[in-house]
Amino acid sequence: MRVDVLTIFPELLSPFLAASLIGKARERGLLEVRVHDLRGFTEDRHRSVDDEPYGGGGGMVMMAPPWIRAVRAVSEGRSPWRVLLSPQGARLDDAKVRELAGRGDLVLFCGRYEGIDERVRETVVDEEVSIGDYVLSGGELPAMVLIEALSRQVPGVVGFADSVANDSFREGLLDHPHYTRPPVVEGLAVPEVLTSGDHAAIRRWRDREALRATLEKRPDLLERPEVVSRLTREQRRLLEDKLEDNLEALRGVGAGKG
Ligand code: 4GX
Repeated sequence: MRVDVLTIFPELLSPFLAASLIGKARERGLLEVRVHDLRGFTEDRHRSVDDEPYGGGGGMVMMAPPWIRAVRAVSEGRSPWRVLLSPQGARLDDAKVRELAGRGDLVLFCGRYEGIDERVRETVVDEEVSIGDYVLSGGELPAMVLIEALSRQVPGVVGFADSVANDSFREGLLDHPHYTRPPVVEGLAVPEVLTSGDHAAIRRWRDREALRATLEKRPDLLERPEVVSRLTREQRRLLEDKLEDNLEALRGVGAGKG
């Protein structure tokens, strides 16, 4: 997997990319991330990357030429998929992360200020991606979020223990609760089944708790057919029981309004 990042703040990304799983993946050659200072692609004495907006109004807009020169320079000899991080993009989710990971070669554009000259998007951007509906000051944090999520899809980056934990979200459900020592915290004991040594019972408990967490916190996930289709027989039974309870409660309250 190769990722080139274009930014005026390369120093924001460097320590992040050197640490932890990503740092190790880069050392091992599983992940090649290069960060490029956009100012290196300016041609004026002041290395300008922004200017006043045509039409007036507040703030500054990033000029097109440095972006266009930068993307041409970093793409030479290849055809990477070019992604602009912006609140106008399609929301990043697990499916989008897998899709982008499958591309294998990406250029990430990290904008600042009010935005980037529209002609950059029109000429050298393949896709806009947003990490959520809130406004940040630049695309660097979104790029780091994306790189971290992408790196986990690269075979060999995540160890066995982590990949199993990740499996839960792969099935589209939230993870089950986790416990470690000490056995009692603030008067709360560990669920007995987890210390029973009965691995089949532990698996059933975790499946049940994953379903319970999803029903409580993210019931919308259970509206997806691909999620329901991957439930275990036991999870389906629990879900059906729950739906029957809801139906009974509905009938119990009488005819309703109107
Ligand atoms: N998810 N921002 C980008 C500047 C900008 C604006 C428009 C290009 C076009 C954000 C987000 C986000 C703030 C990053 C504005 N660049 N990016 N920046 N939320 O809020 O991705």
